[in-house]
Amino acid sequence: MDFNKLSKVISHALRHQPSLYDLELSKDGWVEISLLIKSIQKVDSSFSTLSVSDVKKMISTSKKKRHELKGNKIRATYGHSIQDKIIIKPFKPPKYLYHATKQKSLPSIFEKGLLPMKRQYVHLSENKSDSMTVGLRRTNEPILLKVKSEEAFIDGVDFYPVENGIWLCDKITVKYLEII
Ligand code: HQG
Repeated sequence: MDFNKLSKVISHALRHQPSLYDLELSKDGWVEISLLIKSIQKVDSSFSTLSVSDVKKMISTSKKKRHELKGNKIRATYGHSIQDKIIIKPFKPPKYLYHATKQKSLPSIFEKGLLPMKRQYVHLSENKSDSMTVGLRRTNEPILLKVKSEEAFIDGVDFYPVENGIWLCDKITVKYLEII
């Protein structure tokens, strides 16, 4: 089983285009694993032998916790772009969170704030190096931004924890951003 390909097709179904797979997600993004498997098999015949244990193994061996399981259900932990926003419970964040981006994006970020762009939420990390890894997808020299998350939280901004030190939020205004 090609776990990399499996992870990508599951992310596509659960983050971006559930309707293509005839899937309906719950308000917080869950779907039954057996339904997901059936629908993936309809779209891509290379997954004809796909089983629940393949899906579980892909998730448990993946370094990046893109998907999570609860009973017989599965959901994407972050990265959604579907229209209806996935509901996640907000929580008090650490004092600072981090986001790495391209130099070219800075003028726009320092004019409009940190925005979700094509996704539902802005993606932040507890850890500077995790954040740099995200930034390195787009540029060899990412710029690291420190987000004054505790201050923003006190001012009423919601932060949503997901797996692995990742936090999501709706928008970070310039007031809470600092280049480091
Ligand atoms: C930038 C991948 C201009 C922002 C990664 C980023 C992560 C602005 C890009 C996860 C802006 C959005 C998320 C503004 C934000 N003007 N540019 N006002 N506000 N931006 O991919 O954080 O492999 O949606 O800096 O590894 O890069 O898919 O977010 O560069 O974990 O699991 O707009 O996606 O994970 O890009 O990455 P993204 P991200 P997976």
